[in-house]
Amino acid sequence: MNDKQLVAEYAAQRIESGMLVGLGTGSTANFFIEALARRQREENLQIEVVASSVVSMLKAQQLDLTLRGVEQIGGLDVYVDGADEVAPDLTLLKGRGSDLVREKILAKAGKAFWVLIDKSKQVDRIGQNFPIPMEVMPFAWQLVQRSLAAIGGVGTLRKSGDGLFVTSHGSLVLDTAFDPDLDGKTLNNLLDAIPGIVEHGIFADLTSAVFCGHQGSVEETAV
Ligand code: ABF
Repeated sequence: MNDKQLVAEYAAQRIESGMLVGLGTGSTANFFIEALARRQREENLQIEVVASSVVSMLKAQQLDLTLRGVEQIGGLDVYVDGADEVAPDLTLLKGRGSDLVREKILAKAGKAFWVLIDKSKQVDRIGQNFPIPMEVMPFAWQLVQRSLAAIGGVGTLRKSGDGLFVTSHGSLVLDTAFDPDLDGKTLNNLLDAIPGIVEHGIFADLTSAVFCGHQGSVEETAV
């Protein structure tokens, strides 16, 4: 079992009957969905789930988990997802996949937000290994790019094949690099204030706990 699988199993063991559980997206979230489905089958765990992407929804459906739509819920017991980077203050970078809007909405809707990572995701600062993705309104991308430049950001439209990458909400993505001296929370506030950004990949003050798999054991950091 690799470290991603290990943390996914660990988190799935924490889920209790009666919970409404938000499902993240990505390889670690996939292991979590599989572990939950197995508990449902083998232990008769009674849960309902909400998916953060079409991919996770299809996976949950195939495994016979009971799905509810985001539009049908008033909140979640817990949202469980992976991340691309985790800073020491538990600020996250997410969205190198393409579903960060729904992911952030569900992370906020959860009474708890558990983040499942392996050691490779721990960084000293957000943006260390990857540019920060921003979903932008297509008609406003050039104005957003200028606003980003005004705070030192260099944003490039994400490509897909020969064309531009378009998210499931019809937005474009500007992958943006910033000065390393800007810390994640400061950047989060600056980005929140730019009109035309639908949502960005910094998840600040949302994490409840990080479960990190490393060499066969799980380290837990809670807020
Ligand atoms: C999604 O999956 C993204 O927000 C994040 O980019 C990624 C983590 O992927 P993995 O678990 O495959 O490493 O939630």
